[in-house]
Amino acid sequence: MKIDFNIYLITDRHATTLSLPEAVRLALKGGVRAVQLREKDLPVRELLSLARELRGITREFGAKLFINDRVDVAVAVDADGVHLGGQSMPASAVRKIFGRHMLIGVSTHDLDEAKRAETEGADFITFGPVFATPSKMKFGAPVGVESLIDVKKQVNLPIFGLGGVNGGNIWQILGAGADGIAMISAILSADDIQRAAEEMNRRIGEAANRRIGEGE
Ligand code: 3NM
Repeated sequence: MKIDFNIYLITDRHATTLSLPEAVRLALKGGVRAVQLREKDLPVRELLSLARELRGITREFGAKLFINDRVDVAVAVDADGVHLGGQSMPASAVRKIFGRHMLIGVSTHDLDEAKRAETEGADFITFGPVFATPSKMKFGAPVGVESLIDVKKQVNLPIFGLGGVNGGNIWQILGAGADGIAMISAILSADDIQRAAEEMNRRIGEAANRRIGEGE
């Protein structure tokens, strides 16, 4: 599978007291292998320079870098891909620019959006918010684990459960069939970012072993 990560760290530089590059470095030290730069309020030159810096750091760790929405910035910094939201270009149009060389992630919030992402050629999707998140106002009411199960049955793409994910509810998300988890605050707002990432990794490993044990 092209998607070789199961923790997808999404950035919000306001969620950490450290500088974003410092915070991301700690998460990578803790085992995170995919980062989405999502700083929607930054002017493009600042975004570009932050993207370049994160490209350097992610490379050091052999980790993937995705840029939210900005296909141009993703190409300019040689990112691994882009992550598209509802207001972004459709995945099918981005594919014409990227060809098969770069990956396309798409944010989805219900079954129809997930199916559309598949039809349009996404490589993976996030689905959420699964649980209540502090940023609930922006992302809507929680969709719940049941709808994640439903999407997993009907859409043949790697799925990352997103929204309110923390160490205590990873089991539910992976138990619903998700391929991984995506989050901001459970890692970036932790007092010890590296340890939080290590802990997520450990729990995901345990959940995967349990699934293998159950004969999946
Ligand atoms: N997108 P936290 S929920 C960026 O449902 C984002 O599409 C969502 O933050 C969606 O991990 C979300 O701190 C915020 O709950 C996730």
